[in-house]
Amino acid sequence: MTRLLHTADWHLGARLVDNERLPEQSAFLDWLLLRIEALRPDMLVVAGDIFDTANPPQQALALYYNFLVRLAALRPPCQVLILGGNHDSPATLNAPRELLRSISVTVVGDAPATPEEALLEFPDLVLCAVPYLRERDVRNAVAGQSFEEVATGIREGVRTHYRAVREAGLRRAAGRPLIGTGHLTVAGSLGSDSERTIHVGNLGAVGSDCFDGFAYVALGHIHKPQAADPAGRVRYPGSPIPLSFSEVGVAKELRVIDVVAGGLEVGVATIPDFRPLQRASTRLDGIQGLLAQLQGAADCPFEPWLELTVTDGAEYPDLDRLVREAAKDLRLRVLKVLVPRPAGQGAFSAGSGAEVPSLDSLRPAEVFEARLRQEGIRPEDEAWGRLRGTFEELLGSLHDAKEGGA
Ligand SMILES: [Mn+2]
Repeated sequence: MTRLLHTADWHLGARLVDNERLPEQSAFLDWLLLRIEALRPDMLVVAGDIFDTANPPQQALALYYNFLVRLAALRPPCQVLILGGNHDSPATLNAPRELLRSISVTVVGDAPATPEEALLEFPDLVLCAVPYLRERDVRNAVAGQSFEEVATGIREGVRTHYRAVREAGLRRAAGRPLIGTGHLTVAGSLGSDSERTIHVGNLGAVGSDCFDGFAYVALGHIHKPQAADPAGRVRYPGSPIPLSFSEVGVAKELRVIDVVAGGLEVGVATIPDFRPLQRASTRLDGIQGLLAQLQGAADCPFEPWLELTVTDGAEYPDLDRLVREAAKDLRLRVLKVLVPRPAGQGAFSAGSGAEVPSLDSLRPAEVFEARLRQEGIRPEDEAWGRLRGTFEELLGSLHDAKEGGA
């Protein structure tokens, strides 16, 4: 029997409203190591977004390397497959590739040159290691193409890439199950506020039929755990720690894939909530009672973090100070204070539209959409789709340029 563990979207070094997440990420990796000791998998698959940024902080790099070294010391040994995500710099991931190979860690930061190079073989399965596909991996740019033509080109490129890898995999597998990987958006999957819009992933959101022929596909990119196909074999395990308040109350997963007698058995371990993240709403006169109720226990290792809506907050010009005052001696931290928007005011109607969001809680696309609305352009207008697409393309090039790529 071969056993794989599937996780993704660690985002080591991520922050939430300027607060460090490394202690929670460290607690997750400790937990993961214990699960690996207990479950004895043959390989751990991490499906992209290992780090939150292309140039991760040194503490995040230390956490990553220390985890890999502790894992390498386990007996029986567990191999690791590290795949690049849209947040990762392929160059940063790939730099220690040869060194890590010596401790059974395979790093695939960007798409291998040939489909055969993407294959990893086990006695009873074959794995196709596909990382996040950048536009340059899947499409030959043609000047003057419309947004629709670009999107179609990328979508076709992604499909062609998976088709080639699958065919090479099936030839090698000779009847053994084929496992795929990827870091992209499958059409119809439900995101949260914390995935960065990705060029290839969003323009080229592929249908789950792209993965026909694979017995299981270990995906990353979407931070809420979910199946991306009706049969439940194309999976997002979600980010191990919630990366935004929109993920509050969502149980994150570590997926366990066993090859038994030529078929697959897929199980799941639920990742504990290391730090409670909560959303709550109150009038200002109820704040003291509410916060006292929500604070962490005296022995709780991580104090709860809160996104608080003060329903009558608009009446208090010094609201931030009042909230800080109320939380001062409690075992919790209020990260965000929201105030409902008086009816008919303001240009924003991102999300539910009920509250005025702070700028850093918004994605660039949401700000752009608010600006379009200010111009009187509506989602049903032809110009909306065109401008929105151009903006998306611009963001994609900006992101690619930041990574030093084309
Ligand atoms: Mn991610």
